[in-house]
Amino acid sequence: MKNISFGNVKIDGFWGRRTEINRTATLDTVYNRFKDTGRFDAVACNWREGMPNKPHIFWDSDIAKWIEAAAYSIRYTPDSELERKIDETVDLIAANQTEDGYFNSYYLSVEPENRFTQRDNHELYCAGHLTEAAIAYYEATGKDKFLKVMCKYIDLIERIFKDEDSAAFCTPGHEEIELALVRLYDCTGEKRYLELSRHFIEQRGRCEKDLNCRNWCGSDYDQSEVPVREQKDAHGHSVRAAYLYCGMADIAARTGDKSLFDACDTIFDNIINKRMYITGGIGSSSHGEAFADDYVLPNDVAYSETCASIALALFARRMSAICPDSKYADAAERAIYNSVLAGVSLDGHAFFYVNPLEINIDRHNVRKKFYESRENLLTERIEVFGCSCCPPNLARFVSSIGDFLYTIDENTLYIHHYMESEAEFEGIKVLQQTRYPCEGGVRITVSGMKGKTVAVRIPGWTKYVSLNGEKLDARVEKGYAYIDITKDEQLLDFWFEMKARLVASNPLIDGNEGRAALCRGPVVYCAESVLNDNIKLNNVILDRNLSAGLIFNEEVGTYEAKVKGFVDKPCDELYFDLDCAETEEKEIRMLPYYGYANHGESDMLVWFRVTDK
Ligand code: FUB
Ligand code: ZN
Repeated sequence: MKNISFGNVKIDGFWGRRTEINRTATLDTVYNRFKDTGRFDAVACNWREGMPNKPHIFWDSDIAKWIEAAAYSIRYTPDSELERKIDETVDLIAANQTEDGYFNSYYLSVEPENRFTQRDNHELYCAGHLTEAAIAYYEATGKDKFLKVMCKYIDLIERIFKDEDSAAFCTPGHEEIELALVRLYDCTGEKRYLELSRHFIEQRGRCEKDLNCRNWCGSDYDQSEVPVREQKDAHGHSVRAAYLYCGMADIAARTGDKSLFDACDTIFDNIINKRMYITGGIGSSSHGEAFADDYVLPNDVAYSETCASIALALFARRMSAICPDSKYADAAERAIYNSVLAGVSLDGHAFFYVNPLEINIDRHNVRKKFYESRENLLTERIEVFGCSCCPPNLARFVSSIGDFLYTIDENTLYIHHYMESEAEFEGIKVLQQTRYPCEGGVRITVSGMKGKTVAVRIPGWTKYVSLNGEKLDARVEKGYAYIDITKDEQLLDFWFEMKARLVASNPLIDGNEGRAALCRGPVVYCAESVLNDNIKLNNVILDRNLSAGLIFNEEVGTYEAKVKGFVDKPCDELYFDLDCAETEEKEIRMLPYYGYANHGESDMLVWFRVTDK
């Protein structure tokens, strides 16, 4: 099955607005902060001891993701200034690439004699991101200078890691290059690149050199303790892990390797059934930015890095393209509308790296004072981080969001996600008219599919679906409704009932007992004290008999909700007899989770106590 690229899909509506904010605000902010902090200048490779802005081992990946984002944007909105910035950077990279093809701004400036000696120093990770950027820029503009630079570098990597096996390690300490190599294969048709990706995936967990080269967290931190097919759950550093799974799925898709697909599927099930927040956040532990054990999903100390949710969505998208089962697109959608979007402010200028499901400023202050680094405990978004992987990742993700909508095989067009959009590919046109995620109605007009089938994903959150005004009566398999197309141009008027609902969590999740989260469609809601008369949110008990007043909120682009709740009455005593506890009724204003922290510092809560009846 083939994935349809965002380049064939013109997005409008909710995502059109987010894409425009991304283009006009996020791209500039990320560029400017990366310029101020020396990230772009580092590629001149002229930093020497004593100078400011010492290059960091993965700065190349930061600028690469920005270039990728800018390239995606240029594809729809030509922008000579963006091209100038990219060309200037590419020229420096090309000028500093060594004779034999190597490029890494940290190593070339700081320790040129040590290249490919430290497995955990991100050289292959940076090479992967630079490769993705080079492909994106080539596909957007036809300019191939960067692509040639990266092919030369990858050829060196192939020689060192595959032909000679002469580096101090065998596989990347931070995965990413695996998926980039598959993209390079797709772009150039060079089978060697696919083979190199497969080589890295097959070597993982098998190579003595890697096992001797243990990092501070042990080899399960970077998914190297056993070969990939023996890994039964998602563990270790969550971004590393999910990028690895993307690479595995890519190889499975290109080679038909069933055992690799099955390994991905087992891990995917472990994530969505046991290790994922309701927001689609993964990697709950700040120690090692890692997956914790099953059901360990604390809310206030959640790590849930933005990049990890992005990586989960990318993994899920790849799985959808191999096997049409709606569990994949459901998970992608959960991440996209919640933990991914929460990573960026509504105005597009500021970012979260960590995405908790509860903020309690008083508790935060205690933790800030005594235990944790400031960046783990932000209550408001900022423009750049010391480790600033998430902002450019968001930028590239939003600007290529159209990648998620469609896959196609000989006879069937699969529609995985709903966004106001027009798409054209392979003689087919698909028009989606929808106010999604505000409303569950999607009018799909398909042309060029007569005699074939359209498979439409039924979102996991809906309880009732109609097609052209009647209750859906079609073959439904693994969450997709299969519709035979009998006309040159056919209208499919889908309606997915989208009601506000209270969602409970598995009782094994510690801390959510007796609590529920308000959701509507794919969107998870939260409340902020700053929008609710500064009440303490853990004093709120939501009425289980939900009736939510929905009001369109222009700023967030969908509805906010007003729901009935009861608030514990304040009292003077520290402790008192339970019989004396009193509550008073209060309307609680809830916003989509992705819209929190846009109105000043505040407590925030997703999981609420609910009344017994
Ligand atoms: O190590 C590179 C990136 O920075 C990772 O993907 C993130 O988790 C952060 O550690
Ligand atoms: Zn990140």
